[in-house]
Amino acid sequence: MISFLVPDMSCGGCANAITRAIQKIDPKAVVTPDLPAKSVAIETAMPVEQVQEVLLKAGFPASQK
Ligand SMILES: [Cu+2]
Repeated sequence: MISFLVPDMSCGGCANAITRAIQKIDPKAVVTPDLPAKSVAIETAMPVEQVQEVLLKAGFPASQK
C-alpha cells in the first residue's frame, strides 16, 4: 500500500473521481481516500510513478507521503 498526498482533493466527488481513475487502469486496486488529511492510500500493482501519472491526468497532482 502506498500513501499519497493529494492537496486538490476537497470533497467526496474528488475522492470518487480519484478512485475511478485508478480502478480504470487497475480494476483490482483498493483506494482509500482520507478527505480531512487530503491523502489517499492505494493498494495496487501499479508502480508509484504510474499512479502519480494517472492522478495527474485526472486533475489531481499527488506526491508520495
Ligand atoms: Cu471535489
